[in-house]
Amino acid sequence: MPKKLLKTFEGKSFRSPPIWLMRQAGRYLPEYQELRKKAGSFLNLCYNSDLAYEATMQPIRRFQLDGAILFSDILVIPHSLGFALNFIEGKGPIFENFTVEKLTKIKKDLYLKEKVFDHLQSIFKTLTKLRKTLPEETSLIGFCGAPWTVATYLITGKSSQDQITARTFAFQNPEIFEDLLNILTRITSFYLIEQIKAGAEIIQIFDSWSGVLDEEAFENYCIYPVAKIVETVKKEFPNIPIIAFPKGSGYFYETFAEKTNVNALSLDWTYPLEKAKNLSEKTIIQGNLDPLRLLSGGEFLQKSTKKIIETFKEKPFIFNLGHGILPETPISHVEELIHLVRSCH
Ligand code: 1CP
Repeated sequence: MPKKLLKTFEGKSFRSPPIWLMRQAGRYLPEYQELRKKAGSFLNLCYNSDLAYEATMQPIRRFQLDGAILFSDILVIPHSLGFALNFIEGKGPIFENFTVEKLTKIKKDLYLKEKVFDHLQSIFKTLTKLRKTLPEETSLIGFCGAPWTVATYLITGKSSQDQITARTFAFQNPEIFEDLLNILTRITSFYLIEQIKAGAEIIQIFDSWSGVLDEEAFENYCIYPVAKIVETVKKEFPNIPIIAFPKGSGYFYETFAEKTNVNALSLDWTYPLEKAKNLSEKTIIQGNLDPLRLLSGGEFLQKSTKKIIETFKEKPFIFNLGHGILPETPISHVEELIHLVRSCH
């Protein structure tokens, strides 16, 4: 059986497009909840390659998706740099200590790459095991957070909807912020190259908080670092497909695609389908069903799914959600969605 997902990046279109779902592993699956309990903490789950392997495989075994995304988190990168991190039940990630002194120390560390590599060893091991054992038709997706999104968590210390703390910090401390983005860009490029060496066949870059920035900030904090990462990774692996997800960036999506040289754009659900169709002349589109339609099920789910597939029917296209699956989503709705996509002829 061909790897439909990889074939899409060679320009092939399918009447029934390849499908995978952001956050396809996670709390909506009872087997994930059990594994998470066994791991004790979320970070243990990420850093134990046997458990992370299991978490990655769970949705593949259940739904035979076209892509398996490594089970990990975007925040392992700042964690590997030495910023203490905890995941608190019901609250999400908490960083303890972002200080300028710490950043300066990191900047001077000649052996940073080696330390980061040691810290992330188990993640590379997970990828290698996955690549060896995944079904032939399933493509392995590695990922990272984009520097801006990772920086927002580091500076704010926790989740935030508007990123007031991070934006203010960036505008008030431009030099320090540039240093931070540069370090994250450098280490992330290295991290992705190692993921590909370990077995990742496709990369997705998550820029979940790019939608809060003005034009100039978007150019400097989102486009520029992602373009640099793509350039560095492609120097070593020219043919690796890279998908970017600059969530909520409406008007900027087109410029983002042009300037970063990514192979595909993952769109959120607020992007109009007709515009997305135009954009698909220039770049491969992934997306963009509202996760709440999946959660709600029924007629709205069916109609929207069919409309999305109809829009991209002659284009290389990847079916996905506009953001991650929500924990309350019924498994039967996920099954229905996959059946709908797979039964398109
Ligand atoms: O078990 C739990 O309760 C933890 C929930 C959880 C899960 C399942 C977190 C905490 N992360 C993950 C896994 C995860 N995170 C994956 C695994 C692969 C898959 O998709 O199946 C991926 C790709 C991520 C990426 C990630 N982490 C992003 C980018 C995508 C997005 O959702 O916008 C972000 C922003 C994070 C940070 C993060 N990790 C976890 C939480 C609760 C958060 C904060 C989210 C927020 O600020 O609202």
